[in-house]
Amino acid sequence: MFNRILIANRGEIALRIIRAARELGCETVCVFSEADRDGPWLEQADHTICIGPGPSVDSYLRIDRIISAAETSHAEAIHPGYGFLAENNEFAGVCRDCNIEFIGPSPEAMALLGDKISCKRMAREAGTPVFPGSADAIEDPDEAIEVARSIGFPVIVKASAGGGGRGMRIARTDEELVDGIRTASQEAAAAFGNGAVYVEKFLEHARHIEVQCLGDSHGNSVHLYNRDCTSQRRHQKLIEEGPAPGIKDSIRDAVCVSAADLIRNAKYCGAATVEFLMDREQNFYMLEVNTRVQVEHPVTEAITGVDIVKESILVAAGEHLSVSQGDISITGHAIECRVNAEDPDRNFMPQPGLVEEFMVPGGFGIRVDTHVRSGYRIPPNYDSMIGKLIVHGRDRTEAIAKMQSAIAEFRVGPICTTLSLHRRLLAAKPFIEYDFDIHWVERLLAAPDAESSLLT
Ligand code: MV4
Repeated sequence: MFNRILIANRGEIALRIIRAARELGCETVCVFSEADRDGPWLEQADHTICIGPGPSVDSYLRIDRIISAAETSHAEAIHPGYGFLAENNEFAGVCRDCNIEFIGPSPEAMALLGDKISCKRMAREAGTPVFPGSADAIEDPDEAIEVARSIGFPVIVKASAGGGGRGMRIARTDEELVDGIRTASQEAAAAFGNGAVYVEKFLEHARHIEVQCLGDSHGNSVHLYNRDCTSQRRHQKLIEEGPAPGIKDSIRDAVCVSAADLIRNAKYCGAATVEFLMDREQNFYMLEVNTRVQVEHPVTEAITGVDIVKESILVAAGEHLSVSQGDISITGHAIECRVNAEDPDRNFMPQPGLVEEFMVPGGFGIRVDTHVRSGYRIPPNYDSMIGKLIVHGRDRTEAIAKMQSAIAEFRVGPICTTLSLHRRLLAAKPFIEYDFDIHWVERLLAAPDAESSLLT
C-alpha cells in the first residue's frame, strides 16, 4: 500500500478520500486554492499545500502545480476524485511519466473509453448493448443520411469527444441531419479539438440507468449492480437510487455482466460507471463510460457494502479487488439527494456566501457526505454541491420515507438549497410510482400547477 497519497480535489470528495486513506493507514496531502484556505476538510489532511488562486484554471486544473506538490510532499499516488482532472488522460500520462501512481485507469484505457466512438466499438465486442447507428465517425453528410434511412428518424448526432450533453443534435429530417452534423462537428472541434461525430437512433422517453464497475490490474472486474439517475435537470443529476427499480432480474444481470466484461476488455483498473438509456420495454443502450469515482457512489456502497473509494486506492496500489462477483449481493434500497447551494425558485441561481446554520440529519440508515459546517463560507468559484444525503432502507418505500424524514430534519440557512425541491420530487406521483423519464423534472418545473396531479 501507499504511505502517502495526494488528493487533487476539494470539498466533500476530498473528505471522502481522506477518510478512505486514513482507514487504509495511508497519509494524505491535500492541495487547495486560496479560495479554499478555510476548507474544513483541510483540517483532516495530514499535509496541505496551496497551489494557486481561486479560479480552477489557476489551481485545481494546473497539472504542473499538482505534480510539483506531489513531488515536494513525497506522495506516491494522486487521487483525482471527480471533475477537475479526473478524466484528463494527459494528466494520467504526466503522473506515469513522473513515477506517481494515478488512482484510476491507465491513460490508454481512459482514452479508449473516453472517446465515444472507440468506446462504442469496444462495447459491441463485449456484448454490451448499444444504439443502432454509424459504426465509425461520419465522413460526409450522404453517409449520415444513408445511416438515418436504415435505422429511421429521429436520430441524434453526437461528438465522439463530447459527453454530459455537450455536442449533441437531434435530427428528424435529412435537412436537420446535414445541419446537425456540421454544427455538432464545429462545436466539438472548438470545444475538444476533435470534430469527429457519429449518428445513432434517438430515444425520446428513457430512463438513465448506470452500472457501477470495479477493475484491478490483474485482469479482474466486477459489477456492483445498477443505479437509476433519471431525475436530472440540464444534465445535472438531482436524485439517484439503487438498485434501479422495476427491471427484470434476467435483464438486469445480463446488462450488468456485459458492463463488467467491457471494463475487463479495456484492461481497466479502478472505479468505472457504464451509463445506459432504458426504454419502456427494458431495452438497454449504452451511452458512455465514466472513468472515475462518481458523486453517487454512496448509493452503491449502501446496497452492496463495498467501499468503492477504498477499492479504488487498493487496486491502484496493485492489490487484487477485495471482492469477487459471487460475493456481491444487494441489500435493500438506497436513495441519494444532492444538496446544492442553489435557489430552485430563482432558476437555480447559485448561493455562495456564509452558511450560518448547518445541522445534518442522522439516525439508522442515514448518511451525509459533506464538507460544510456552520460558519463555513461557500466560495463562488466552484460547483454548487455542498453535500449529499444518502438513505438506506429495507425497500424503496421505506427509503423514500426515510429520505423525507431526513430532509425535514436537515437545517441549512440562510442560503437556499435544493432540499426544498427534493421534498417535492420525492412526494410526486411519477417518482413514487416510478413512472418517469429523463425529462420529468424539467416538465414539473415548467408546469408547477400540474402538481395537483401529485400526491402531496
Ligand atoms: C441520447 C438520448 C436519446 N437517444 N442518446 C445526454 C447526455 C449524454 N450522456 C447522452 N444524452 C442523451 N443521449 C440517444 N441515442 C438522450 C440523451 C439525453 C439524456 C440522457 C440521460 C439523462 C438525461 C438526458 C437528457 C436529455 C437527453
